[in-house]
Amino acid sequence: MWKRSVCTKDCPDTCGLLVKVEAGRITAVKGDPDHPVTQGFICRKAGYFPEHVHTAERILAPLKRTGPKGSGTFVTVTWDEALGEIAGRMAAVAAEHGPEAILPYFYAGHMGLVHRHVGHAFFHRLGASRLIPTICGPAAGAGFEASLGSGPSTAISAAAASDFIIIWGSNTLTTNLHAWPFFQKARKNGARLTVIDPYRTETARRADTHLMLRPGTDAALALGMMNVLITDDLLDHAFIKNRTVGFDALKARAAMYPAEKAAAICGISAGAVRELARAYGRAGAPYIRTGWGPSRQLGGAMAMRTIALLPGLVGAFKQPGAGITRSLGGAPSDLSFLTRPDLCPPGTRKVNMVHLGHALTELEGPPIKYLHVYLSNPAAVAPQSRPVMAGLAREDLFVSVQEMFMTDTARMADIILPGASFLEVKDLYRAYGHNCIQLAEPVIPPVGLSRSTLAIFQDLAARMGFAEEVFSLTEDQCVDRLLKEPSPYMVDVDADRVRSGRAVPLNIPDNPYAQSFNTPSGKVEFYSRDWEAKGLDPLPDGRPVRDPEGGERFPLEFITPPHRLFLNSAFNEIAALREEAGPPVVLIHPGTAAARRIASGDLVRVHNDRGECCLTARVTEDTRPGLLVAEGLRWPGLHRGGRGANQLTSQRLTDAGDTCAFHCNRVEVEPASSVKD
Ligand SMILES: Nc1nc2c(c(=O)[nH]1)N[C@H]1C(S)=C(S)[C@@H](COP(=O)(O)OP(=O)(O)OC[C@H]3O[C@@H](n4cnc5c(=O)[nH]c(N)nc54)[C@H](O)[C@@H]3O)O[C@H]1N2
Ligand SMILES: Nc1nc2c(c(=O)[nH]1)N[C@H]1C(S)=C(S)[C@@H](COP(=O)(O)OP(=O)(O)OC[C@H]3O[C@@H](n4cnc5c(=O)[nH]c(N)nc54)[C@H](O)[C@@H]3O)O[C@H]1N2
Ligand SMILES: [Mo]
Repeated sequence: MWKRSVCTKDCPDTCGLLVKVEAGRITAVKGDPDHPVTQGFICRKAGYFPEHVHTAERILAPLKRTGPKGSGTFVTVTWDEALGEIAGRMAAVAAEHGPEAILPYFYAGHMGLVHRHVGHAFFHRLGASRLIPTICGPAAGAGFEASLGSGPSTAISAAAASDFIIIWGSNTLTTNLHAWPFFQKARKNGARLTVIDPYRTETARRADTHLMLRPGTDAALALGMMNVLITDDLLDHAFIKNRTVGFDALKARAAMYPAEKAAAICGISAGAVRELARAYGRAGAPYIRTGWGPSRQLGGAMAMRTIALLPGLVGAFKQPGAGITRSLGGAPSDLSFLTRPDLCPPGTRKVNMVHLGHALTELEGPPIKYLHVYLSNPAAVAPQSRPVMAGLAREDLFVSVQEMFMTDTARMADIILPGASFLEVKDLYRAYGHNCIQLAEPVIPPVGLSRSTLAIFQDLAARMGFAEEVFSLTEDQCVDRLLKEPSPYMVDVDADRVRSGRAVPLNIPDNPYAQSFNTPSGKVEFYSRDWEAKGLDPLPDGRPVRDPEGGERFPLEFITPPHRLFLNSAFNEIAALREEAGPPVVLIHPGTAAARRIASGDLVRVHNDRGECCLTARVTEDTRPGLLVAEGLRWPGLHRGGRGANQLTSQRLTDAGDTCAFHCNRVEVEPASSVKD
């Protein structure tokens, strides 16, 4: 029997799935042809959901550590024993050190609105330190919103009518596959496609033009383009007059970035800057798809802000097919009935999740004594792994982890709770790559003794004596509440159709910029008073910001963009995908490799003062001289030496949005003759 479901992985596409169930087991997964955006095809990873759910490596019962921390020796215990110990330990830590000595760590292992957020009320009520979940998108959001305002951006499907497309820092064929058919449709009608990315991704390979700029130089490139647009008068003067603020100030700033100067900063030719600007300025319906790549830099918010100003110069919000896309799906749902921020004692300490390493090794007043991890794998995904791992190894830190697999994080736990997979729970899904909402019923019951995130937190709440209504809401009640949400996006959304499991478009226009912008002025803000008030540059700033640590001892740059066969650290549990991907690889330019006597296939040690990681060299012109690229994330334990790419990244925060600058690292590389397993 085929049942309808939704892919809940942290990917913009949130695909419609059809899942085959035979004798209580999932035996096949394919795309749902009725989904209006994802239209019946799925990525290679999703085809492995039967293995993801039923692999012998899945954790099926609660486990308690018996050997030393990290040794991987556990015994099976009952739920009662596991949750009893967790509740007892939390209570003891709260009594001795105060509840702020407890830290939750969560992210996006499951993207459903209910189960993803259901733990918050528990930790608020407990008075635990409050995790600020800014590891991924807020820098991009902050930059983009300063220019164009919050809310949905141009629908990707609308780009099918564009005649000039820029994919700016997104590896679309890897991370947003279902956007590609819309771009291809435009190309069939004559549109040109330019990709702006520091290395030759699969997406870049298939573009008409690829600008291989240095990481962290996007604002300079966008300013260089502005300079050309202004000099050549490729401007929409009426739009600038009526719908933007601060043009004269912008003009003065852009004058500081002639194409030659911008090109020198970006490490590309001045001709390429001019050509791109002219093609963009002359296009009838120019469209930009921004990824998150430009924002994972210390100046990442400024980069996104600057890119987002380009359409305002050429009036690209008027024609069908023109516009710019960052994130879709509208403003977040109002989840406060579920997350209950009101239960959080005023003034409770906040801990940015990017700073986990610091929090576990240096934070005082009180120190963290209890860590509960769910829907995340910080040993693999959090920056600067050395302090993260040193923290997880602390004998005086109690760690409980909800997981499906023995990840590097779970291995460090005192207690592991088996989590139910997304195919075993009911939840409601919104996407960030399209504007649909979709409900999924459980396809099978939880496998083994695994439990849903909601079930686990409700049991814990009962043990802690928490009596508020939220701690007894069922999945059905939560979903019903969300479907009745008085949001403008839900107007005209047929709740019964959603209940039937179909993907239903929210009430969001393809071009949300037709009338106004959600900025303080209601216009495109070339000059941002809001940023000025925050002490930021109110105008675009094209100066590159490099990793300030290590100086010239680490002359190379290092980025860690997504891998086609993994999703962040998820899917490493699938043996066939691990095999298909081969060993973890680093791309090195031939000149950079030759100077270090490195050949393709060599095991190399990439290092900086923060840590080191062993990878297999692939010498290739697919990357720039001086730029190392390690597509990720692989489980650290699968690397020679047991250390992953996040050994090399830093806990420094972006200029706005307090996000991790995952692609802003200085390193050196050498042959790894002496690395021990
Ligand atoms: N297969 C797969 N799909 C995924 C994921 C995955 O891990 N694997 N992750 C999911 C998640 S959580 C997210 S947030 C999205 C992210 O999706 P993307 O936005 O596509 O991913 P990013 O890591 O932000 O990197 C995008 C591209 O930016 C490039 N880049 C790096 N630095 C710079 C720079 O300074 N400037 C420019 N112009 N480009 C730069 C990288 O080389 C990369 O090709 O993808 C989601 N989808
Ligand atoms: N170096 C580097 N680091 C990065 C990035 C990068 O580009 N480079 N990208 C960053 C980004 S964009 C993000 S969003 C974060 C992502 O950070 P996370 O959200 O922590 O990413 P995942 O690796 O997907 O970890 C989720 C964990 O949840 C578990 N899980 C998955 N599905 C389910 C489920 O249905 N139920 C339960 N109970 N558990 C489940 C998985 O087994 C997995 O171990 O990583 C960041 N880290
Ligand atoms: Mo992300």
